[in-house]
Amino acid sequence: MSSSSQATVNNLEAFWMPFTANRQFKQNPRLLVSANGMFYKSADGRTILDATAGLWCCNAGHSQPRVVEAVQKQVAELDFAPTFQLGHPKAFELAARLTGLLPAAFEYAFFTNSGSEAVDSALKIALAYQRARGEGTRTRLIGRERGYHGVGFGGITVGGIVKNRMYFGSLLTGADHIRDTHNIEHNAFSRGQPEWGAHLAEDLERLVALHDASTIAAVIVEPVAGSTGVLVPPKGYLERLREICTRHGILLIFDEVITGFGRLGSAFATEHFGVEPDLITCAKGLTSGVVPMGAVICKKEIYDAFMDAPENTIELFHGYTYSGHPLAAAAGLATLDTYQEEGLFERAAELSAYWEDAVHALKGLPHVIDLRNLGLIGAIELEPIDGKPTARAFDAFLQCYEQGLLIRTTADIIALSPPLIVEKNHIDRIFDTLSGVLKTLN
Ligand code: PXG
Repeated sequence: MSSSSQATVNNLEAFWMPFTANRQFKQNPRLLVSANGMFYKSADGRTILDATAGLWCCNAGHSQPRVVEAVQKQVAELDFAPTFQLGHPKAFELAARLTGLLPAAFEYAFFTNSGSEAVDSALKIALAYQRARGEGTRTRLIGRERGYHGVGFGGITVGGIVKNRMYFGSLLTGADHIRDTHNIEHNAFSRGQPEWGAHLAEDLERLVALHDASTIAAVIVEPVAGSTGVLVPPKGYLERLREICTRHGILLIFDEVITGFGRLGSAFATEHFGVEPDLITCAKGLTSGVVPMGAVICKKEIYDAFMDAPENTIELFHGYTYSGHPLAAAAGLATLDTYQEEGLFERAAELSAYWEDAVHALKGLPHVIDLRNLGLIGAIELEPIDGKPTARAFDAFLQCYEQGLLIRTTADIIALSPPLIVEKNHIDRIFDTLSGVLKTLN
């Protein structure tokens, strides 16, 4: 046995695991020790098909040779370089490559180390932008119910997942939320975008009427809500949200931490939906999860608003020690090369119809009350067990793991988001395993 497979309950103790039932896990741990392509290997020798791209991040598949080599080379050449008043070439190169994936107006990228930091940075940029353009009364931030924007105080303030907020005090002041777009009565078993619900965007008009537009800096939404259990925007919804924001001088931020980097079959969701926000946050697929990195990408007019002061002025008092870290930049460049050279975004687009059919073939199985999909995202919503919410989906998670399949669950929803290198035979295996497991659930 390798040392990594000898872990006992005792030496698992010290790691306070994130978003995990620590005591339950440590009694019955699931340890991953290596990964390649579409598969993980566990400490107890299982081969596990990864239907979640890690945590929605390993879009280029595991151990992509280009990325591994780039990181190895980088660490030997330049381990760290500050990006405060100094720089290193790859951070600039990556910013240019990244903005090049977006419509022409998106010209600037600010680097962070995670999606949470990207969100908090975007909210701060939005507030400072409004002030810089003489609209300093615009201090409110608007999110959406059920939204997930990471775990910083900014992100949980605009986020709408109750448990992520309720334990942590009063959060930032002045935030509010529009309603979410989920509606099983109207939209259950929709293929792709639901037909019903564009008008839900008008909930923003309610908040404008309540607070007045002159107090609102920005609205942030996930184009497709991921963490809460995959809520696909109704047709016309994002368009309407854009139109309302524009009319009232409110910035629109798309949190593309999940939808970025090919998940919907295009570089970003903005391209997929044909709706342009003012700022975009991303992370995860930026480096295919290999080195932590996030970014805020913004339009030129936002950057320009900060550039009025004398040239020796620091324009934005914000940044992280590791903003544009050399290893992350090297991983990012190699990842973007991989996406391009292997045509992975196109591949995701081509496979999405096959994927959609596979998701919806689960219709009629026990407890399945909704199936949702877009691009290479799928979700299976289960009827919760009476008085035991989350138990049914978690049981599915454990059984799938036993059978060599990694899925993600949130409440009683199963979420699927395979690496974009997935093949049809993997898709068949994912849904064969799932359908077998669903038939046995209590
Ligand atoms: N925004 C969105 C839309 C996200 O999905 C974050 C921000 C925060 O990113 P960081 O890198 O700080 O975690 C996320 C993260 C899940 C799951 O199972 C989703 C995320 C993270 C962990 C699990 O749905 N999304």
